[in-house]
Amino acid sequence: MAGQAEDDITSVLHESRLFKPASEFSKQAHVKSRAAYDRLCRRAEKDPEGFWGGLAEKELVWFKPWKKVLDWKPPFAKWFVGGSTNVAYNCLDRHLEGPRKNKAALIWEGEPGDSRILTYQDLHREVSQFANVLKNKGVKKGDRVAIYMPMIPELAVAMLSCARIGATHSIIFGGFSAAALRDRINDAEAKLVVTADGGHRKGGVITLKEKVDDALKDAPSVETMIVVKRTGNAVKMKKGRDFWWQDEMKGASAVCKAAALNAEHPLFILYTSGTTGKPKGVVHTTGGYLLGTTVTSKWIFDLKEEDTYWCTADIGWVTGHSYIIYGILSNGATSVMYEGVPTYPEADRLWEIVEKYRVNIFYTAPTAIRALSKLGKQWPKKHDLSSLRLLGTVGEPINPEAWMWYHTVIGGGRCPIVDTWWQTETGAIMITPLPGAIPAKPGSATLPFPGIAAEVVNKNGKKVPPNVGGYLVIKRPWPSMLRTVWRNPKRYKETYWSDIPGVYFSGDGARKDKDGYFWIMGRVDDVMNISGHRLGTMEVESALVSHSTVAESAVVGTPDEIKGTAICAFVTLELGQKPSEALRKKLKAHVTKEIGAIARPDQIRFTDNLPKTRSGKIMRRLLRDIAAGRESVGDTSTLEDYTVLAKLRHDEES
Ligand code: 7RM
Repeated sequence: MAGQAEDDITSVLHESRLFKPASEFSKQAHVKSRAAYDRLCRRAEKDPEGFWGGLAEKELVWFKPWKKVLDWKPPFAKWFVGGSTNVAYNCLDRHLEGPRKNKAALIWEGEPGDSRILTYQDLHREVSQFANVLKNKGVKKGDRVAIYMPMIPELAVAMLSCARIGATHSIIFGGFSAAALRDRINDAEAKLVVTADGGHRKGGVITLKEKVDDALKDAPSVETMIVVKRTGNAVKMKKGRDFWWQDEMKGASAVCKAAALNAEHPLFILYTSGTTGKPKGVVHTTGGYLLGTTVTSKWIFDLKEEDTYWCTADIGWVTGHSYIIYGILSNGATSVMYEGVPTYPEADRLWEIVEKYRVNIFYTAPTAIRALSKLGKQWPKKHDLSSLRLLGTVGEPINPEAWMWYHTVIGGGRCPIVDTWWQTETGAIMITPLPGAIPAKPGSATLPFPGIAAEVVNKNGKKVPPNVGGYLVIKRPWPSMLRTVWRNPKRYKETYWSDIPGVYFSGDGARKDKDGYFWIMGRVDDVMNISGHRLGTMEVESALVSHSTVAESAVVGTPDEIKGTAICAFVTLELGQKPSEALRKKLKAHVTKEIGAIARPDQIRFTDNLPKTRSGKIMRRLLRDIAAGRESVGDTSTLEDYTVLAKLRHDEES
């Protein structure tokens, strides 16, 4: 935990508006009232294992019952010990017995305007076939499969196929560079990679296969690559290693029994940024993750049989894993999936899709809401959005202005908004209103999900009084929690369970108001939240210093109206190198190549020196102030060289 941030935890927001759900909404909701919510919380509090065990029995199909709900040897948890099940079975097979057989599981919209609807039966068939393709290529239970794909139905098929045979998937967001892809493939030692020739984005084509080719120059574990033909652009296929998806599927049998997997079998690894340069492989397992995503999907999105649900996230992020695929399909609901950007061909693409499929539940990120609201309400006004009954947000705090726009312009004033706080590590939503039960306050994620022991504490783990800022922690294990960091239990323990005694530390600051509502105040460590995506300052720094001209760099986040946070990099050059506009451009391109476009610095400031303490630690707090154009109000007494600050203020990128 960065000690420097501690004194910054004071809260400034004072939002007092309260939005109660309409009584017609509450009446039909899964959880209908505050009293019902309180009952669930009390039940979970009194007997957490009974609470989760009861839900696991009711909401999931098990092949073999568990012997023990929780085995907790802090900080290592095992849930549903001795139980066996299969995530793909719960997401597909169990829906084939009744009328859901021919219901749409996925409604897919391609960016160019093509579309595909896969019923539960269709998806089951394709998943079974691709599971056989994986088997034919030698993939066995426990092997890792890397997935680097655009948002096309085959991505959903690939992940569910892994789940079906017990291969552990590692999905790498298609915006990551070849170098980032290579590092993740190597860390997980993936045996097979699934990709596509390309994907459609902003009217153009993004290349993927070429990046995998690049990554595989230095990824010895990979034996096979499967390539979906999506865009038809030319790619080179390496004989004996690369195979077309479409060719492999032709001959594949559609019969593949879902493997009976231990509840703790690793379902997936998902890499996420931390405070060091090396991303962490967050490990999620089978039973607990499935329970967490299933129950939260049902109660928070209030899923009903006839709903059409749409989450706009990319499946490369945890939101897509949990709330486009696993939690939603496990409930037998209809999930919309869109390939492209919100503004192609025009600024109303999302609203056009809502109208086209009569979307009822819509889940997106504050950064998208802010960007789309800036374009004006004429775009949503062109469309009939009256099908919407519930809205959600995720990824970062939503500012009350954006909340109000979402509520009135998109939701027509009638839809509850669920502001959902959670993390890659938590697997499922942790703090959120239940839409029929909990009145919303714009900007607050409101209250913990029943069974989630969230609290705001000081660094000794002591609860702080109302409206005092502190650290957001979870005091008890929960079913969908990460189990470890891939092949690094030490890092798991140190990162999440060491800073504050006895509890899981999220890395976020927060306060609770007098009504017990949580207000998330952002990261207290060196992690930035760029458009709702986590990026470590160290990752960007490592990329910068890997360029031959750079001696040292310090990266900070600075407030940005649309992205939430923009990236500002302070760079000290090697002796003899001269700052220039051309070099700025080169360095930005270099970061894009090393990590991907999301990490591209918005600003690069050249400086001869960075502000450091006498022990040599970079004082990021000061750099944050400078980047944001603020006077530093904090303590500068540990600064080694005062003149550095004055110089830094002068070198601003024009
Ligand atoms: C789902 C996801 C996690 C970090 C988390 C927070 C921030 C997420 C909210 C939020 C305020 C929210 N996973 N965050 N949701 N902050 N209100 N509703 O985003 O691993 O990529 O990021 O995102 O800082 O720690 S993530």
